[in-house]
Amino acid sequence: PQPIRLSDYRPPAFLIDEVALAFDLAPNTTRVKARLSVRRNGAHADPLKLNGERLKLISVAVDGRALAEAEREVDAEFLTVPGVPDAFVLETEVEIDPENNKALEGLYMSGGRFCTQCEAEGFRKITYWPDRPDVLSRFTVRIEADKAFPHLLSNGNLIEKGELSGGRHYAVWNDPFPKPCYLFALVAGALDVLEDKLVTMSGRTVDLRIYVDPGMAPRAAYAMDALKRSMKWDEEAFGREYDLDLFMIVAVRDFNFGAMENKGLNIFNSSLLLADPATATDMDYERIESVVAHEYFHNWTGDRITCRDWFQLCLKEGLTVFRDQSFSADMRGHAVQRIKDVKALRARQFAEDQGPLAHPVRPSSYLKIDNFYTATIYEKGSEVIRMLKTLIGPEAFRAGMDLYFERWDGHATTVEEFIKCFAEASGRDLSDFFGWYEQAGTPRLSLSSAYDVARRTLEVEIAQETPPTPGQPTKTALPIPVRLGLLDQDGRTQAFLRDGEALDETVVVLSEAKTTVRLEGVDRPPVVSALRGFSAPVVMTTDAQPKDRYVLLAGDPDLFNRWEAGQELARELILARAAGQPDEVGEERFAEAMGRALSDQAADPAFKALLLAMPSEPDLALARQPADPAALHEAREALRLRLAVHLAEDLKRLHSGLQESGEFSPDAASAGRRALRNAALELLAANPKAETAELALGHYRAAGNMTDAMGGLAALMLIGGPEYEAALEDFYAKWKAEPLVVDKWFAVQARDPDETALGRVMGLTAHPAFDPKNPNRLRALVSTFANFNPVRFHDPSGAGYRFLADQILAVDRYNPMTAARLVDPLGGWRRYAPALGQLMKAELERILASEGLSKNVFELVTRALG
Ligand code: HT7
Ligand code: ZN
Repeated sequence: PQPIRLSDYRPPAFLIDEVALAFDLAPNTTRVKARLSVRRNGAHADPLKLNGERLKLISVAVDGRALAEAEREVDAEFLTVPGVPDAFVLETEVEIDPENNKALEGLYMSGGRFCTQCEAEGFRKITYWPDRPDVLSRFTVRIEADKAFPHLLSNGNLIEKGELSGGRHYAVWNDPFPKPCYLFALVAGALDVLEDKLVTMSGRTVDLRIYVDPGMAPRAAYAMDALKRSMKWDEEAFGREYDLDLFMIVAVRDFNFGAMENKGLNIFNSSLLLADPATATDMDYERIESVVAHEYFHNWTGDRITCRDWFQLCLKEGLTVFRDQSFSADMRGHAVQRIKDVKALRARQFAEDQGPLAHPVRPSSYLKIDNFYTATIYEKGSEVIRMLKTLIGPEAFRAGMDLYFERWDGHATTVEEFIKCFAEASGRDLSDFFGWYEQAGTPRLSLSSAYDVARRTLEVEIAQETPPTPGQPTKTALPIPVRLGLLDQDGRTQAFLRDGEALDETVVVLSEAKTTVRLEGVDRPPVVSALRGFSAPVVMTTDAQPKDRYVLLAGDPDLFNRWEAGQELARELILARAAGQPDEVGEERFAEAMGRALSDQAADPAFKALLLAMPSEPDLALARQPADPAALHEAREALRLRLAVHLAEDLKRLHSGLQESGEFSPDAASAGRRALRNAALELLAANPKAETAELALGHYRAAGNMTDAMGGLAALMLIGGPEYEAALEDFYAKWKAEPLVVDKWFAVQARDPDETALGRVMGLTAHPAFDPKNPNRLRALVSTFANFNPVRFHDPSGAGYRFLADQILAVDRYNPMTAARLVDPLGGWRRYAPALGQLMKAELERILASEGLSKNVFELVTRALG
């Protein structure tokens, strides 16, 4: 297959101003009639070429005249009509089979309902169309179906509905905002609805409706609340008001992704929408809040202003992640949110950047755009915007956003044009900044400092270097903002002078390979707190000694760096042990410091919960290569055991002291207390004594909500034994009718580090509740195992790799997009000890040699091997 390149971009040959679609819905034989008002774009004589896949063509007409077969060409990918006029009406009719569409792209059925997923290139599976984001059209959609499908929904406003003979009915929707076809949506079926209203900043009343499976409406209450808070927040933080009179969300169970921002009709994976205390954890609530916000924020950053081509994906995704992270920080606390966001960035994006799938935030070529919905586009894309804000300041940033909305509303645009708005608003030359979009890889910073007691000066030198990535052997220096402050040896903030200005904190902007700053008026020997708030997506090493880290852990006013100091200390101790050089004295000292941090009454419980969690095994595997997952697992468990023993009394006190009474509330403070209590239990579970098993079982049994039930079950899983087996059985019996909870049951077993886990996971693929056609269920078992159970996935026999490859091949037959998302854990094969790496590589080669591979899997496996 030929790659698509950014440099080959050409404007569309034809534009479509208006379209009328008519759907006659039937599970196996849906008819789609399309009436397109087409106009030639520019002076050329090209034929009209429309995308179309898996469509049975019934008829084509130009300006009312049906075309004979010889007058148009149809193949598996295109409908081509030569010699068309400059402006004309094209009418097509096609037939599709939604029920047998298991790829979940285009129009498909989930739970007996019709629904759509068109981003990125699914609309071509619905009708013939120039399926690219820079063709913006006004859609009118007529839906006709049997009344067994009571709700007939599409984008925009309902303009007509009525009854038809033969037990059928119809609805007509009109969306006044021109949009690309990837934002088209249709839903039809039996649904319950939760309704509410919101008055916008200009005083308009908007109807809000969330459609869910019958009986589930009460579980949409939290999503509704999150939606209303998001709408208000966007008005306050960005001056953005909602623009239609109706905003709808529909939850579906079978969905390849998290959610989709179709104009006025968001479609959500039900796992990211439905919640009540009995079935959803605090983490679910948190994700629902952020994804509801994310999809809503797309209304401006994505829908009103969209991408010119798919290479500009970060223009809407990175920016919208930045917006949802800012929202979550305002809702839940800035430091805790930042730590969680950085953990996710490191786990997913840093790993991607260190492997064969590394790519720039704005890639320059692809085979299947579906493969580029990556952590780099999303999470690093957000980090880039955050740095932009740091570099130009919050006022200029807001002015740049305002200019962007004003200039590009109603258009499809590019990252260059976006950055131009900030250059103009700030009066700054941002041409170097563009490197962040074009250069892949995570910059490595090394910081060293020299204190001159006599002069009371501190010289800080920071060097940057970005390792090569596939296709980019040499790298240039990037503008990197490093926020830093100073403490003294007693952990008090030290003020200093920079260029004569007295400061507690400053931002050093690296623009060259090496940058030096001199800070004056530094009265006492300093401890440098650098990269505060994780001011840039880099890996930084410093000349700090462990004693400096203890100072930061005890009292850095920047909570991100306080947490980071604890993680760095833990990481070094674990890596030393994994390398066969345990530092027992250091481990004891660390345990004591953690004890002090835990007893800090002023600290937020959610923050303490994060402090207690040791660096994850995948995170450790990135820190030293080639990685030996078994040694890392053992070393990490050894440190956890030391903490569990050393802090046993504190942890038990925390566990009993934080026990909840009263009604469950999903608010951040209550969730933080539950998180700390469950983190204490998880740490205690590192010491698998009978007493701990009893405590965990008691915790599980007494749980009044899913957060605590899962906390207890996860602790029992770490301890193992009959209590765990009994709890697993009890859990399934209780929840077998709740698909989202059954997903959790599969996932907890997939995370089990016990030697028996791989056999158990393989056995679970034969469980009656395992349905690989449902992406949530598949991911709960297979993806959780491959991504979050390194010690068992990297079984020296290679059986874990073989299991994953078998699953990829099986799923690829019907759902290539989801199959391709499973490839990633094999992609890091070069980072592992050669005996493991070769086995991983062999599985990639086996996949590649298989017949009938999809483009999606082919592309990722080829790049992974490359
Ligand atoms: N913009 C949406 C992306 C998405 C998607 C992409 C490929 C295949 C299926 C998909 N479903 C949704 C979601 C978002 O980032 O907001
Ligand atoms: Zn998005």
